[in-house]
This record gives sequence, C-alpha cells and structure tokens, in this order.
Amino acid sequence: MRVVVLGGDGFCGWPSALHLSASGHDVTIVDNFVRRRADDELGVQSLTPIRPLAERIEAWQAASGREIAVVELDVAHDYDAMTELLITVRPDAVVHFAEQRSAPYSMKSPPHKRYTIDNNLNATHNLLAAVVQAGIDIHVVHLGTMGVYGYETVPVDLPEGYLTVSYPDRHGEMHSREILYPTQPGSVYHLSKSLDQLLFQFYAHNDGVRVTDLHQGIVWGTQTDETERDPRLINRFDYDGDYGTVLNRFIVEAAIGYPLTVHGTGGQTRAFINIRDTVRCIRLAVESGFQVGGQVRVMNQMTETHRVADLAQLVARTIGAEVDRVANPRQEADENQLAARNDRLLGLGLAPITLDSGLLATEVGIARAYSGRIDASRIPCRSFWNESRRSAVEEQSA
Ligand code: NAD
Ligand code: USQ
Repeated sequence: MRVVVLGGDGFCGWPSALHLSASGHDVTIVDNFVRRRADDELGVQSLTPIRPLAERIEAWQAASGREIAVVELDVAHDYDAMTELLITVRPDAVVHFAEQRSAPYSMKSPPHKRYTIDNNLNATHNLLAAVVQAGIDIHVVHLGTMGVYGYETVPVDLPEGYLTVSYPDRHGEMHSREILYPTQPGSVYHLSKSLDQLLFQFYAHNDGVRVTDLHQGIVWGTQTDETERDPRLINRFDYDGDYGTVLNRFIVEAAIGYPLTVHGTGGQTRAFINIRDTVRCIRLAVESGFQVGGQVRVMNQMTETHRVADLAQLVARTIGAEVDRVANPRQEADENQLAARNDRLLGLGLAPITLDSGLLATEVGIARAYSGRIDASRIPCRSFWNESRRSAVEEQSA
C-alpha cells in the first residue's frame, strides 16, 4: 500500500514509518521538524542522539534496500502543498501523528495553549479537507489518546470510543443511540484530541471519509526491530519535564540515581503501551483499512494499565532507586481506577508486550549508555496547570 506518514520524524512516527516500510509498504514521510525546534526552545535534547532526517533515510536505505520519500511541510498551514501531495502520491492511507503531543507543553503559557490548539486542530482539519478536495478514497489513521475519556472512577471497562445511551422522548418512549464517549480532557493538549473527534465524526458523516482514530495510551520504550538495525536509526527518547512521559522518565531517573518523581500520591492509573506494539498497531490499522466505512472506527491502542506509584515501585525494585513524592503540578485526580477494552486490536492480531517482558532492563541499559547526555536540571516539571498548583510546588521546594 502507499502510505503517507504525517509527523514521521517524531517518537512514534519514525519507527512506525520504518515498520511500514519493512512490511513492504511505500512510505512518504511528511514533517515540519517543529519537534526538533521545541527541543531548542526548551534547552533540552533527546536522551538518544537522533540524526537529521536525511541521514536517517539514507541509513534505512542502506540497512533495508528500501526507499522512503520525505516532504517538508506544515500540515497545519501549508494546505495547498498538502492537497497537491495527496493528488501526486495517491496514498491508500495517511497516518496522522503531526500534532503537538505534550500535556505539560500545552499548559506552559497562553502562547503554548494557543499554539497547541492552532496546530492540532488545523492539522487535522486540513488533512480532512484535503482528502475531500483530492477526491481520493484515502483511509485516515489518526493518533488520538486514551486521555479523552478522562479519569472518573466508575467500575466499567472503557469502551472503544462509543457509548450506547437510552433516553425518553416527550411521549415517554425510549430511544437508544450510540454517542461518542463523553470527553473529560485533562489538559489543553487532551482537549485538542477531544475536539479532533468531532472533526472526524463530521467528515465521516458528510463526505464519507474513512477514519480510524487510535486512542493510544502512554508509550514507553525507545527502540524497535527496525530502529535497532543501525545506530543512525535510533529513536527519540524524551525525559525532560515537558515531553518526557512517566515511565520513560522513571527509567532515566533510575539510571542516574535521581529520585523517581511521583506526582502527588501516585494513585493516578493510566494506560500504557510499548513502542514496539505501537508500530504493530499502526500497521494493523493501516492494513485493515478496507474494514472501515461509515462510523469512525475507534480502537483503544493500549495493552495494560498501571498506577504511577506502582510503576515507581517496580522501577525501584528492578533497577534500584529512591522514590520521591513531589507536589503535583497538574490539576488531576489524586486517585483513579482505569480499565479499558482493546478487543479490536487484539482481534486484528496484536500480541501485547507487557511490562514484565524484561524490556525494562533493556531500556535502563539504553539510559545508562547515554547517561552523559542527561541534563538533570531539565527533569523537574515546570509547567503548572494553574496558580494553586504552582504555589504548592514552589512551597514544597522552598
Ligand atoms: P512527537 O512530538 O515526537 O512527534 C510528532 C511529529 O509531528 C514531530 O516530528 C513534529 O515535528 C511533527 N509535527 C507536529 N506538528 C506538525 C505540523 N503542523 N506539520 C508537520 N509536522 C508536524 O510526538 P509522538 O510522541 O510521536 O506522538 C505522535 C502522535 O501520537 C501525537 O498525535 C500524540 O498525540 C499521539 N500519542 C503519543 C503518545 C506518547 O506517549 N508519545 C501517546 C498517545 C498518543
Ligand atoms: N507523572 C508523574 N511523574 C512524572 C511525570 C508524570 O507522576 O515525572 C504523572 C502525571 O501527573 C500523570 C501521569 O503520570 O498523572 C501520566 O503523565 P505522562 O506525562 O506520562 O502522560 P500524559 O501527560 O497523559 O501524556 C502522554 C503523552 C500524550 C498521550 C498520553 C496518553 O505525552 O501524547 O496522549 O500520554 S494518555 O495518558 O493515555 O492520555
């Protein structure tokens, strides 16, 4: 299949592009490199030394004999160029990773909030409008988030995207309807993903655009079978207070003897998936595109759930580390339970890798190998959800 990967230079996009290419698909990567510029803005660098995209592509050709095309454009603003690209490439599928994906970054300041909404909504809407304008039957595969469901503790397994509700009409007769699961976003970033869902619903209904929305959990790990094939293919690994996600941060912290930064009680339960499963899920979603039509297909792309405090204990036990409870910079529930269905991806053949697979030790090895690149001053989270969270953190560190 011909596949365009928007955001193909990023943490999930790069290994997914390689996996699609290794599986025989013709891949075109689109990126505007804004993520690399965000590192400069924040004064941080990936734990792993990521090579410029042109060099990555050359290394992949040498390692696999396969070519990947690259187009530099801003999906949120270069609308005409993107439409032209779709008309020229005529892809069977477009995988859309090209969004600002950090919750703390999205909450740093009004400009960061506005950038996140502008970038994410315009990117998604431009893609959908361009697919319609190009007049090609393209399957859109979007990376959404488990966070759209929110973290209320109700004893249900979260369904895959939809909820069936019944309500009485004015005559007292009951009606039943499937609605998008009510969203409860916990950051401006998560809000942008909640709003994306409405864009998909509209274009699926109005124009028959075929869409799969993957509600992905927190990704952990770095390398995949493909990125391991040459050091120049190494994947990004964020550990800083803005872009680092919780388990990857704990791995880096443990590797350099920095006390694990548990926010608050650590009673937050979240959904997780290993990067090796991410790339497989993307391939499964793309290759099963013929099944999609009518209602947007939502698949929960996660393999397990864990409490943050339990993850910290696991890392402390496996690697040896102290656990620090830091004041939580985020406005979020201290405790929640979470269970979710992932039948659709399991049904397509996903065989999940779980945390007990031994990969944790491999990841710590990577963190230790590159520990010279770690700047410990960039570990604390300095993005506050509101003033009372800021005061709580400042009081604790005073
Ligand atoms: P990332 O920031 O590493 O990658 C995103 C890529 O998109 C970057 O290379 C960036 O330069 C590019 N990009 C952003 N805006 C663009 C634009 N307007 N035009 C062109 N390129 C643009 O993020 P990631 O971790 O790879 O996440 C990819 C997607 O997966 C995001 O949509 C994110 O919300 C979702 N997701 C990520 C995680 C995770 O834990 N990393 C979990 C769930 C969902
Ligand atoms: N947390 C800590 N200590 C840390 C960092 C985070 O306790 O050092 C806590 C946070 O307070 C939060 C939880 O860990 O309760 C998860 O935080 P995170 O930064 O790992 O994940 P999150 O902000 O939710 O965002 C990440 C990705 C995002 C994706 C989302 C999936 O950056 O792109 O959409 O995971 S999900 O969480 O399922 O919505």
